[in-house]
Amino acid sequence: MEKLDQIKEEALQQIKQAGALEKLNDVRVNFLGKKGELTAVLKSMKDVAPEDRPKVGQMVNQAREEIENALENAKKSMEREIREAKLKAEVIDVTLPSKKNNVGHRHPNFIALEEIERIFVGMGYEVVEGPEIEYDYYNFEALNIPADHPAKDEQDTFYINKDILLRTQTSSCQVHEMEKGKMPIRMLAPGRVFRSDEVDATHSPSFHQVEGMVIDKDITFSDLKGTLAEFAKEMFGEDTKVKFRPHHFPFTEPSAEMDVSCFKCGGKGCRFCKGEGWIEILGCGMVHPKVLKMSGIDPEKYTGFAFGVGLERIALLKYEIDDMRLLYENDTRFLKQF
Ligand code: 2U9
Repeated sequence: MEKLDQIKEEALQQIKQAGALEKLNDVRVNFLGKKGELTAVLKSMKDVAPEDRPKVGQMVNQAREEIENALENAKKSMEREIREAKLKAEVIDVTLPSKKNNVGHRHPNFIALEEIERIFVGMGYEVVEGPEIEYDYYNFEALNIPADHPAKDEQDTFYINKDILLRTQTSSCQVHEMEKGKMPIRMLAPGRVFRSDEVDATHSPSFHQVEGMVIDKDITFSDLKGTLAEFAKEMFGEDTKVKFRPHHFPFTEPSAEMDVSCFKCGGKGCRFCKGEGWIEILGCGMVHPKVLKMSGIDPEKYTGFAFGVGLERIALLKYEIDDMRLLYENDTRFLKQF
């Protein structure tokens, strides 16, 4: 009995001093394992007088139970301590400033395009896109631009081969639409175009156009004027006036250029409009009967108008930017301002 008490006290003492989960396991093996001290006592039961065996057996079981309980409690409290230490170490400082999440935004060109699209979609136009690589036919021939026209010069157009080129205008989209033969047409064709130009404050070998076209029965120049005057008001302000000057394009007849009254000075003349009071905005005209005919539309039955604007030109004017190159450099210090 004394030996049993000694073993038990020793075990409890070791459990108290264990300090780590692995040590507790050592204690379990040393006392309760196959070759453990308490197991040895059980094995030596044959030396105990038969009448004492039940009592001794009971005592051994009791000691075993006490050691197991002590081991279990020690294990639980150690695990709790480990968990608490971990929670303390992983504490989150909610007062720390968060990481800055830089979100991009729309490019000034795109802001201007969305505004133009919003205005024309509101008037029932459909936005149509087409390929940037085109056949010479769709870019020039179908638009009544003759073979000896200066725009067809290799110095002005990027040719891929004799028949294929990088489009110089988005007009080919209108030709594709006319060829479908579904009338009426009320469309807007925005997109990238290419011209073999040197880069400067107002030129780039790649820029963007927005062209528009309406074809229906009884479309007249009055429809063109009313539509573009409304566009100018929505784009540059309710008081904007428009002025049409005669011009020439091979694909429209008659043709014109449209000016808007300066939205900075209201038309009096200022530095922005170079003292003119007017700012040139776009080209336009009645679709040439030859152009209609070439795409299978009867010019006796249908008439239409078309217009074209340089998107960069609108963005530069609207946001008072004095150099087109700023739109392509992608310097965030510049882009952030819009
Ligand atoms: C078809 C018939 C007619 C599109 C038009 C203009 C006038 C025009 C320029 C503006 C500045 C191009 O970006 S820019 O250099 N465009 O002045 N464009 S009428 O006329 C068409 C198009 C397609 C079938």
